Amino acid sequence: MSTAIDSTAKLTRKDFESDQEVRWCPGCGDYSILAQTQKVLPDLGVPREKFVMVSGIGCSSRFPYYVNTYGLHSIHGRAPAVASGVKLSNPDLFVWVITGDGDGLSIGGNHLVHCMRRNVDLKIILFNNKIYGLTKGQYSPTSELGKKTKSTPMGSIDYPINPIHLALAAEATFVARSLDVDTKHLVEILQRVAKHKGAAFVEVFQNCNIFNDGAFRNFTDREIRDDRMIAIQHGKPLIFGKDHDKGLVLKGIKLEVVKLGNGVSEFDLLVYDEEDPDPTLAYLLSGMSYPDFPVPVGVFRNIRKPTYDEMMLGQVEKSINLYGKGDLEKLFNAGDTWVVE
Ligand SMILES: Cc1ncc(C[n+]2csc(CCOP(=O)(O)OP(=O)(O)O)c2C)c(N)n1
Ligand code: SF4
Repeated sequence: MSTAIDSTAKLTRKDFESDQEVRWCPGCGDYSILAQTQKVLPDLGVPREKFVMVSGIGCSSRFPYYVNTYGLHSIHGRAPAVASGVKLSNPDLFVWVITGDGDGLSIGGNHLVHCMRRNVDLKIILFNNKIYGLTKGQYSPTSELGKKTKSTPMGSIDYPINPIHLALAAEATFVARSLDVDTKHLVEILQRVAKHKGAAFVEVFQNCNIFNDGAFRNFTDREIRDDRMIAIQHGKPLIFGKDHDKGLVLKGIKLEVVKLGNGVSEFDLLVYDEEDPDPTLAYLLSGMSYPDFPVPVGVFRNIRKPTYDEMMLGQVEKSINLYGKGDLEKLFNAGDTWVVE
């Protein structure tokens, strides 16, 4: 069955708002991610009943209650597994995985890795607030070394994981990053996530104003953002800065920030190719962090390869052509043992 987006339905943002009382703290970054998703969904031309939002456990995982589509608030860390099952048994559905840094990278890390490497056609939104919000402020796998929390009173001694590194290593076919406070950017990225065929992973920097307020502020605040972040754009030079006066070049196998002028021009900068099958540059870029480098947002990788669901359906079809439509009841009652051919 095809999952091509049809353009017949005419829906509005209101159609995707549920009647549930939103139970996030006032000021939480989750509101922005919800609002931008509700903005993107109606324009996809997909009937509402074709969407399924699957989450694990955490504040972020309350998301499916608030989107007026089908949804499953599943078990801790298992959203990728549940969502894979939903997608494989109903390939015409558009299945989204909603997870947090704790849910997706700690207890659910294994599940997340495998749905990405299998290229299951899922849209995976990882809300990264670098903390466990729902359980009131314990450190998470993305918390920085030395982070003092209720569960790490002397400072965390865990090295943090970089979610983009993980997604690239797991060979997700679409890998991106955005942020709650840049709504325009977030909308653009969510639109692209929604339209990607295959495992599409996006990390969204999300402020938990109660337990980890300002975790990203030193580079996301509006006044400094242009100088401390870089927006990766396909086919464009890697340029940044309020005055578009800085850029990235490769020196050997390392990235370097250069200032434009004095003989250095835009033409000397690296031009980004998100469709490069070799993820080396994507990996290098995603390793950049402030203050040594600008923090990258945008699409790191966007490639197309057969999805798990396409390949599975292909095998089912092949098997039917070879052996005819199966009869499970008959098979079960055929005897104590049976041969799989
Ligand atoms: C099996 C299991 N282990 C632990 C918990 C406790 N628990 C609930 S949510 C959560 C972490 C949530 O953090 P995150 O995914 O970052 O989501 P946030 O609340 O920050 O959005 C934990 C550890 C649980 N509910 N079930
Ligand atoms: S605890 Fe943090 S993540 Fe959870 S709703 Fe409140 S602000 Fe948001």
